[in-house]
Amino acid sequence: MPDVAVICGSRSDLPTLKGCFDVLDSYGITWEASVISAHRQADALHGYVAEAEAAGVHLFIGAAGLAAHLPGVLASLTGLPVIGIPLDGGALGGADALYAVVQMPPGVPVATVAIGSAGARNAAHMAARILALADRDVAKRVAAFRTEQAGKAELRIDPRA
Ligand code: RP5
Repeated sequence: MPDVAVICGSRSDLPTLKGCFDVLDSYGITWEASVISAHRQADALHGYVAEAEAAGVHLFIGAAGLAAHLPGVLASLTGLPVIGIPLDGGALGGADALYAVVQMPPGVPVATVAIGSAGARNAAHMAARILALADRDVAKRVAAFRTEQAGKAELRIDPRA
C-alpha cells in the first residue's frame, strides 16, 4: 500500500489534482488515486477506506467540489489524518466546497487547504510534513524544498527587464 491515498469525487476533479500528484512525487511519497463519490458511491467509499487502512496507508487526501462531503466522510471513517481539498466549479466558485470541507464538527477533523489547484499542491506539502515526523528521508526533502523556495527571492530587480 502506498503512503497516501488520494480520493476525489469525480473524474472531472483529476486535472485540478495534478499539482498534488506532482508534489507528492517530488518528495518521493508513494500514492494511489481513486475516484469515489461520497454521495454516489457511498458503499464503495466505506469499503475502500477500510481496505486502505488495513493495508497500512498513512493518510488520506480527499478532494471534492460543490457540496463537498467526501473529506468529512473520510474523517468519519478513519482515525488517520485527512487533508481536504475544496474544489472550485459550479455557481459558487468553490466557496460552497470550502465551507463544506472546513466546517467539520469537533472531534472529526479535516485539515483543510485552499480552494482548487493551490490547495491541491498544499495538500501534498502538508502530507509531506506529516509523514516527515516519522520518515527522515521525507524530512530531508521538506527541508531541501524550503531552502530552495527561500533562495528564490529576487532583490532589486528591474520589473521592466
Ligand atoms: C463533486 O461534484 C465532485 O467532486 C465534483 O467536483 C462535482 C461535480 O461532479 P461531476 O458532475 O463532474 O461528476 O461530487
